[in-house]
Amino acid sequence: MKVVTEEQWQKFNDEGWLKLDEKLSDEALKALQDEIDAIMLGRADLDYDRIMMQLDSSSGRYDDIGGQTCGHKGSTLNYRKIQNLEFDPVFLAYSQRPIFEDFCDRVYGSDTPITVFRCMFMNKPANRGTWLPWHQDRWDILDRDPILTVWTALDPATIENGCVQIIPGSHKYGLINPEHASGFLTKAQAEEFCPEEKRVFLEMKAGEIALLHNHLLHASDINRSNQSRRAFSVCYMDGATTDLKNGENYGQIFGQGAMTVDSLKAEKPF
Ligand SMILES: O=C(O)CCC(=O)C(=O)O
Repeated sequence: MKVVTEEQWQKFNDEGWLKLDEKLSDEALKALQDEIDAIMLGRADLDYDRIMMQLDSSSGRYDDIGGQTCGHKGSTLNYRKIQNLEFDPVFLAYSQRPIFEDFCDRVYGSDTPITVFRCMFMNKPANRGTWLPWHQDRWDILDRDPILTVWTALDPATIENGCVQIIPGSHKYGLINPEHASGFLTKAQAEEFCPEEKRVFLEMKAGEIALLHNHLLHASDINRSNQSRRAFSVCYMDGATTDLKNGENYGQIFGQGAMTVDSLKAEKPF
C-alpha cells in the first residue's frame, strides 16, 4: 500500500518534511519500545560490542554528553543516543519495512541499492535530555550527502518533552556550514537561519512517522516533563556512498543480499 500521495511528495519536496497519515499498530510500537528498553537495561539478545551507546548529560549541555563508544554502559534508561541498531533483529526488521523501501525508490530511484548510515535511537529521558543545536544531517566522512531520514516517535513528542523543531523549506538553502564535520551551524548562522518565527515544532503521537530531508535544518530541546521522548530514526542513503575514512561501503538494507541478524526471534509485527 502506498501511503504517500503525489500531493504529499510535493510537500516533502517543497518543505523538506512530511508527517505520514499511517501510524504504527499498538503491537509494532510496543515491540520497538520493549526492545529499546531491553537494550538500555542490558537484557537484549544482541552483540553489545557492535552497538554505540551514549549516556545523556546530567547538565543538559551538549558539550557535557558522554562519549560515543560501543558497548553497554550500565543498566539505565538515561541513554541519549544508541546507534548501529541495524545489528538488532527488531530494529533491523522495522527498518526493512517495504513501505520504507518504496520511499527510497521514490527519493533515490528504483534502481539504486540502499544502505543505512544511522539506525539510531535518540532519547530525551524524563526531566533530562540535552539541547541538540541547529544542524543539517550531513557528514563529511561520506563521499555524498544522504537525502532521506525516517523518524519514528516511540513516545508522544511534544514541545514540553523536546520534540524536533524544524525550519520548513530550509533543505533548499544548501549546506550552510560545510566546515563542520556533521553539519552544525555556528551561533551566528543559527540566529540568521533559524529565527523563532520560522520554527515549526514537530509534535507527534507515539507511533507516528515523519520523513525528513537530510538538509532540513532541525534541533531539539531538553525534556521538561515526566514523559520520556524516545524516537528511532534511520538515514537511508545511496548504496554507492563510501566512507572516506576507510573506503568502505555500508550494509545494504533492502533486496537480495540485504543485511540479516542471526538472532532473529519470533515473527516481528512489521
Ligand atoms: O530526535 C531528535 O531529537 C533529533 C535527532 C537529530 O537530529 C540527530 O541526531 O541528528
